[in-house]
Amino acid sequence: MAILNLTPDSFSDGGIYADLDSAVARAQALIGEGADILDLGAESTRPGAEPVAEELELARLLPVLEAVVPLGVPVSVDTYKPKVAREALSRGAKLINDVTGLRNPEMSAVLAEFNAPAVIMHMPTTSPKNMQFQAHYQNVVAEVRDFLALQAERALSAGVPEVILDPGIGFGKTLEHNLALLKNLGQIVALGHSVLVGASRKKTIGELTGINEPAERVMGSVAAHLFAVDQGAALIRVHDVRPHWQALRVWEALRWEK
Ligand code: HH2
Repeated sequence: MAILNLTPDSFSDGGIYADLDSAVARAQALIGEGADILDLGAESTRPGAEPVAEELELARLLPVLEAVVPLGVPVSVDTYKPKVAREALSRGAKLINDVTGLRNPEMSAVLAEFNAPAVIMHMPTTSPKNMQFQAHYQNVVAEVRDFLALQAERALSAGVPEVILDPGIGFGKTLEHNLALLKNLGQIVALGHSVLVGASRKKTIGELTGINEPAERVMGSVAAHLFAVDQGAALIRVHDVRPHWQALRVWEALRWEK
């Protein structure tokens, strides 16, 4: 899953694809590099980010969505707002990526109406604005797993056809929490749904390597994602498609049958 941020303030690529032409060119490049899904985001969820109004999110999102749907690769929209999801699904988006884990029941209702799957991501609060203040867990792996299991069950009983579970690397979590979740990803995979991991260019990679510039964290991101795939992740959400594509081709040829 390739990240396409249409925001002025995303943590690693804010402002680069904020106009229609550069966003569409970036989408074409990501597809050329081997992306299977494009994930369009029009509100930054970096720690401390201010929420944006629905109208602004839609104004950033819809022109690009309409231009990239015809490119033929399934388009996901990174939003937690039911109204934004409805507008996106009615214009051809195939998947909604909800970083609040479908906490708003209206979101599940929209997904059920459009028979669209969702990514359910864990974060400890309903907003990225204050999530780092909530990085307290007794047992992070069990708490994240139980949250995802409960939200998956609720979504499926509300008529959402399929869910993809995501531990939410970096969302209200310390380095230790993020490492515990990656090392124990098998516990989330064991819930029986597809699992997505997004560690691309994140602070966790910076903390492990001392590399401050997010765009220079590509190789560390590839290592984290290959590890996640080896634990059973079905999707990885990345900024740098080509290096991941290459690593996955080699990993696939070398892995033993499990
Ligand atoms: N991470 C970010 C945004 N959305 N969605 C899922 N499912 N999983 C993630 O790990 C995830 C996500 C943050 O990364 P990015 O989109 O690069 O930055 P920003 O939120 O600043 O736009």
